[in-house]
Amino acid sequence: MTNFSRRTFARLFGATAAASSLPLPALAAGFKDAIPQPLTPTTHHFPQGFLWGSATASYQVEGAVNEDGRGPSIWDTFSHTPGKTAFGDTGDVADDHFHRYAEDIQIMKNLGVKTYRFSVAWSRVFPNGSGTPNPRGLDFYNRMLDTLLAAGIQPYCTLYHWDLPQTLQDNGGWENRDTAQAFADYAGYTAAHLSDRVKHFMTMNEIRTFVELGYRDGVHAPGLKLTAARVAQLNHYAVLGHGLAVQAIRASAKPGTKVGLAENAIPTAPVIETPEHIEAATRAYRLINASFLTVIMEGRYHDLYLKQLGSDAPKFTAAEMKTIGSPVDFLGLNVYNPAYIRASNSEKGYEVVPSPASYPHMYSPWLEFGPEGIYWSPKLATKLWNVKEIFITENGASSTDVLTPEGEVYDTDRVMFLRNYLTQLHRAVSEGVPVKGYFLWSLLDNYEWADGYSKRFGIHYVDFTTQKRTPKLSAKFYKEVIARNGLA
Ligand code: PNW
Repeated sequence: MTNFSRRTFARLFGATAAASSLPLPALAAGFKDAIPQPLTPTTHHFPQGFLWGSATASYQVEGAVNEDGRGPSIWDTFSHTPGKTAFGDTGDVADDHFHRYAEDIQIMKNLGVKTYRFSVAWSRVFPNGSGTPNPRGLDFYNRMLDTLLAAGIQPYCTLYHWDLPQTLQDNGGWENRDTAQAFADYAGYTAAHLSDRVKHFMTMNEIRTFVELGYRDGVHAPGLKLTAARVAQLNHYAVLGHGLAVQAIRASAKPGTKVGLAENAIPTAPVIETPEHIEAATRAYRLINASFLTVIMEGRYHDLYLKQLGSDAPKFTAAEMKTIGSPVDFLGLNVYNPAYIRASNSEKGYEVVPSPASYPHMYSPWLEFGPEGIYWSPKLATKLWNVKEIFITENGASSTDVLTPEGEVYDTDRVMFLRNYLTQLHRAVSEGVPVKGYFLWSLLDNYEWADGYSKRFGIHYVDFTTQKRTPKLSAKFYKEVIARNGLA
């Protein structure tokens, strides 16, 4: 393997050649004998059958917010409230995927993905969240699924990706325990209708994000800033909703249907990979993710979590805890940025190492570059809870993404991000961590919540005026990864 730095390359071949797009291996060929060969050749091939996929979510791509009897969700209300989203952007049209799903499935086919993770909009199926279902609500998903299966792509379905029916919010949203039951009823109904074609359901996407950003910080729908006690209690009803939904799906779906969830457990990466810091990172993974992943995997709240909350701790019953801990068939992990951890003598047994101001991040300021996270998150989940099947249900990055007149998007930073995360994912898989698939976030640029259309996460560029889709460099990179089932 050649290992020229840009500077060495420039010294050998001249600065102009170094800056040009001439392919480096061709130029280097003459120097082959001079190139030191690595002692241990590294190949990054994934196991046969590894499921390469991509992901989206209903409100971020569908548009068509008033079609076929869809009811309003909290994101319609929030995005139409002045000052809540960047440039007042809404998901009214988004990627118009509701009408362009066939074209988007063709894009997936060209890319070569084996699987696609999408979400169902609850308020299409139950416009008021509960009660009488809307008979046309599932028509779109039926059309989309039939087209997907005809293209040979396996669907993975998320039932709640944050678009709570507004009527339920009017009655307290996740603060109202009835919402948990309404969610289970909707999940059971939808699984009954789709499980002839969908074999994997995820109840919820990122419980922590919608609880904390939506109900504590007020920056996502429904835009509330509640007290710590109220947040802990509604978090409890959200994880309860997950557990009730697991049971409802098992009761109503076709035999063999698998149920899990998609969580952004914060990956805790030992800042130095020695046994004591790895031990600390393991403790940190349980406690930092206590309010959703740990309680779901263990069926009880972490003692220190309850202690930290003190009188703000949630009220719960033993029966609720048993429901929350309903066994799942697989675990979905959304991986973005990790927390770096080191051992300490504190009660927690660890501390989070802060990042300096110079720490690199992607275009979204919160999205720090930390590829080790995709190694440690599934590794620690497996170690702690003996999980048998894991999917990386999201991983991806925002970039400034400029479309050139020639129709190119040179998102080399996203390619760099993906290459490094996939290398670390390979490290996990090669150690036997049971990661069976990877869903890149996202197939298309889409509605990035409060950031509106100002932050692009797609590997296909979307012109939101014409709805034209253009593959970015990262799509070409990912297509090669899929075709080769690996990185080299
Ligand atoms: C996830 N944060 O959200 C979601 O599941 C996607 O819908 C979203 O588009 C994607 O990641 C990219 O943001 C997050 O501020 C949104 O830390 C914000 C944060 C984390 C995750």
